[in-house]
Amino acid sequence: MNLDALNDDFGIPGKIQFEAGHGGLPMAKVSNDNCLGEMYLHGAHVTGYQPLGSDPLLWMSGESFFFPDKPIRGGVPLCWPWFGAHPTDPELPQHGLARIADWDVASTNQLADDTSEVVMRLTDNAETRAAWAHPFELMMRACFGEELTLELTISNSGDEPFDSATAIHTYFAVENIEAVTIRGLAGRQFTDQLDNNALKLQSGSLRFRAEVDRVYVDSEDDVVIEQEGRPAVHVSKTGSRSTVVWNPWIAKSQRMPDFPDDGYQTMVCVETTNAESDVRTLQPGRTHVIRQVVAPVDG
Ligand code: TA6
Repeated sequence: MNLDALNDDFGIPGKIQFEAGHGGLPMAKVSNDNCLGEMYLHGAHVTGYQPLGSDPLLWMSGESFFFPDKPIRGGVPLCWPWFGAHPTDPELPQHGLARIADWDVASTNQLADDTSEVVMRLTDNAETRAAWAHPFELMMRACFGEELTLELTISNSGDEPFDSATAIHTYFAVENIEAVTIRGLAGRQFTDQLDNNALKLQSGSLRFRAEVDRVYVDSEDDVVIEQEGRPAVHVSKTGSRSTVVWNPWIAKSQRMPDFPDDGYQTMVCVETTNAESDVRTLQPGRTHVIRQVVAPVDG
């Protein structure tokens, strides 16, 4: 669909405008009384959210690819229907097919209090079926307002059940990772991806002095990202009992071609997931909704 058609069908003057973004990829640009926002049709990928009077809340890599066959680095990649490497086929893309697929715009709306809602849709096609045989529909709803709502609705439109692993894989912008504290996960168990998935216990809050890659399990907890000298960010969720916290630190940052070598200093991922023991089996005709809400904490 071309930009004129997108704007004719889904543009909302003064609020939601479709433009050619990086790499010429089409994106929705949001500007309303609450915030600025951006969402690419590639991967239904939110790449920007900045409440008025605030710094951008999402981190984006200045070295991100914007190619049809690559995920965008930063913002909110959507990992589905598997998380991490494919369980059996190493040839299949890391973190599934949703974030490298081209989605369609399903609807746009201005909600109460001037929140802008953009909904994008992905249904199975020859390309997805080549990687994953099941019929499905995904609807990604992003609501850009005083807070950012990221909601993925997964529908099994086939006649066989399937397992659905998901990550709303949000990259948060921080000023200095060594001044960040993550609160809300104390007492929870996590599998340490850096130690053969060993099951460990989180005691107290989480700080960063090295690479961290953890899947917190049995956790429906809200999380607060605190930063000395910056407003905190509150992350809440529904439809998820696992949370991933990731910072690549130095060596992994250097290994990623679309990630600045010093990028680890200004980002942290807090991901709302259905991962590991929280993978959901979806019966034919059923739907699962997983949602993350990001809110700046008032001063
Ligand atoms: O966030 C958890 C994680 O699985 C990390 O292990 C790291 O690989 C990250 O996702 C990013 O993955 P990507 O495929 O986007 O480079």
